[in-house]
Amino acid sequence: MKYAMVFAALASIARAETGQEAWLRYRHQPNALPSVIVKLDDTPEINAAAKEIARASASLRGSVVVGTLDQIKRRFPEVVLPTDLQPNGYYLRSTAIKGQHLFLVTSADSPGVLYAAFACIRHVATGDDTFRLNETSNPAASVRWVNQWDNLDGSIERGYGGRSIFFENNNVVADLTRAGEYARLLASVGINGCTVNNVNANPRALTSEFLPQIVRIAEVFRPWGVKLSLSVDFASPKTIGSLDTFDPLDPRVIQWWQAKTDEIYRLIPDFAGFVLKADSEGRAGPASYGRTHAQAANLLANALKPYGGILIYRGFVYDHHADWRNLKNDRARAAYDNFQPLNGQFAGNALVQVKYGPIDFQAREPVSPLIGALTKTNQTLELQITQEYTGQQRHLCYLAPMWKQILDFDLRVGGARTPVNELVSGKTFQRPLGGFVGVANVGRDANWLGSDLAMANLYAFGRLAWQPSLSAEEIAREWVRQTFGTDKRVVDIVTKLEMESWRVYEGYTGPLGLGTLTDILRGHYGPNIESAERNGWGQWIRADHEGIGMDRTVATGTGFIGQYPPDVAHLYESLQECPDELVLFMHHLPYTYVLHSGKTIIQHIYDSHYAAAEAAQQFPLRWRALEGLIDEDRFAAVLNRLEYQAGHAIVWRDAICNWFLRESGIPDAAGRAGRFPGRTEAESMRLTGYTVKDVTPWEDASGGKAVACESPQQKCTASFTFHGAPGRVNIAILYFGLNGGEAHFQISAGDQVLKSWTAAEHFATKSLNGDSAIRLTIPNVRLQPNDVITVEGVPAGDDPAAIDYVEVKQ
Ligand code: GCW
Repeated sequence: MKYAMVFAALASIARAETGQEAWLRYRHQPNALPSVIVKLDDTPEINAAAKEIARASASLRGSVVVGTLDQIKRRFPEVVLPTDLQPNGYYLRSTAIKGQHLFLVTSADSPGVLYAAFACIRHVATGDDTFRLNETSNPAASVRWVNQWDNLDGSIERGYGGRSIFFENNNVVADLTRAGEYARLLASVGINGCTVNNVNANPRALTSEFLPQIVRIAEVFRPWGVKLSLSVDFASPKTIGSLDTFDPLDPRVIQWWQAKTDEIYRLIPDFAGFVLKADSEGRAGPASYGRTHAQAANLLANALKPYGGILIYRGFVYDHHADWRNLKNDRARAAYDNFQPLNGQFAGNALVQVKYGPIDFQAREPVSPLIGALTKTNQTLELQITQEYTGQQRHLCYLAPMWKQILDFDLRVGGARTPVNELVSGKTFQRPLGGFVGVANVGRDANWLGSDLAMANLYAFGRLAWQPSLSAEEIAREWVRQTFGTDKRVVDIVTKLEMESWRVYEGYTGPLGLGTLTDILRGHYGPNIESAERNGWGQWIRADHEGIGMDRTVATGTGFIGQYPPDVAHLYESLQECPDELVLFMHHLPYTYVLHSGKTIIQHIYDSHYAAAEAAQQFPLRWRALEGLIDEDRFAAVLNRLEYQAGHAIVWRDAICNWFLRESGIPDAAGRAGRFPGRTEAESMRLTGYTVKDVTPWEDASGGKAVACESPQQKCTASFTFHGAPGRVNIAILYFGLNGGEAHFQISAGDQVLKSWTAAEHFATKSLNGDSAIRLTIPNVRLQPNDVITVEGVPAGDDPAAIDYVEVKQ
């Protein structure tokens, strides 16, 4: 034993709840007595583990012994220890030796001791009986990484939680406190690698001028066992080196990468490796020289090999100038077509990183068939924590239920049981490496992702990468207990909201496997159905007046389905067996086609949108039941998001239903689509100053039009007379919050001002569309017949205080 430390239990101090502590809040019952922590070694990770247990004041009886198995064996030869621990695997055990109570927090290696410490704290925080604890846990895979798409200028591609915690103004930030805290969060769920810069890599990241700055990030990561990795630009030998080529087979290029890698390891001896996006979305790649992806990957892998580093090659390669007129073209085929022929040609320390679906992080996709085809190649599964296509953290969408479907999906490679989680972790084909990568994109917002509830996704990613057999619900419960406390009502309500959220989001966005139906050309946020069509990006849905869906069958379509092993191909090829939820991903069908559910496609679209939007209306009401049970700040912040989501779900519902109603010409059997009782369009109100505008796409505004205030008087009004019965009503107003100004609004009925507010939300658009549309509800308003309802708008900067409609609900 090197030395023993005694930590007094920390007094529990009331701290403001900003969400920054995420699930590591340590508000559980602290031990009445100090815990004795016996630390058996002095590595950064073991030091961090011991400190963390002290910080958590974990209520454990007796002494907590923190060290590796070897150290424990030496110190306590009589203890029986497991012999089957894999690298990073841990062992937690409450035991007595010679009458002394010991709590063993141990692993085969130092990072594993840290995972043991966090697991032990998790048991305390979730209220488990640690007295009986006897737990062995091994990670499912060696690669458990996050990617951050941070640009060196401090912006984050597809980041919704503020600016970068690593970079600003093309430098590493001076204060890396948040980066260290992030590494601690990652370690607490077993994540062991982080790629800090965007896969659309700025070559500057590798310059000799910049690398010493990167060293500082590696230093704050190190105590937490999180290894740093960098995304690289394949053209670097030319752009930042002095070569006239970046041909992967050119000896000078090989030499350049080796020298660069040597330089990195001199600075960062535990550097994890490189991530490469090549020949994709305009990035440089081996195709410039007629070389293969494997040749490009191996060039970097060979340079990393002497140091034990790894190369991760993104499998997200497709032609974004594909001819949409050719019905045989299909972006979904691209990953398999590019990489399956190279199976077996990648170096032993290279991995191909495959997005879970064949398109791009949609709310629902089938599993990528490439995953089953890489039988002689290491791979990692790429999941997306940042909600690019799933509501950008403004909508609640807990992704673990979707990830579980992916992880558990049996691809039936060779006709045998081959679930995705075992394929990617390398188990199925005994690959030396494998794992899971989550695109996280946390930012400087206090609560990391911009939304407290979205942090369940970061937590769940880590837990599933460690143990894919966990259920989405047990992970959610565990996360809620640590994040909001163990009160049963809190745990039940928050867990249920999280668990329902993905299906609800899917229900009011893209149905039946069509993709999210968001604007794929711009923000990937609000609805824009036709943005998918008639362009080279290849997210086509092939909609016309008769029907919709991509025919990907072998028989008559693009042949994509033939990329799956026969059992799965049969499932998707056959209309009798193809599950409804993916039917339009696989087949082109008439709107009148009857699904397994017994509904026609068109009626399913109407019904699911109305039901899901209604479910979203309930979210804020259900959350309100937690008032007083959790801290005020997070209560209010979450409520605000859920209320916004409830409104935006109706924007989505109406856009999708209106579009399909017009396209198909088939009415909603329940009479809802296209009929909006109580709604008065702004364009038909009495307007002073406001002018009528066409909204693009038309489905994003009620009646396709809105009114905008471009009046030189800088104040406009829109009014109408209420003709309903007297009584209490809810009033909803749809307005637009444009980037570039904060317009002011006021709504009144007669001479009572109902609400007055500033559109302070920052959406990434300067246009009137589904991204900027906000539906606000003012509950419980008393109206009399002939009351005049007036909306007053005062534009600011580029925001013209635009409105779409007012709806009075009796
Ligand atoms: O989903 C698309 C995103 C791009 C991203 C790309 C990728 C980093 O819209 O922003 O680029 O995927 O995964 O490389």
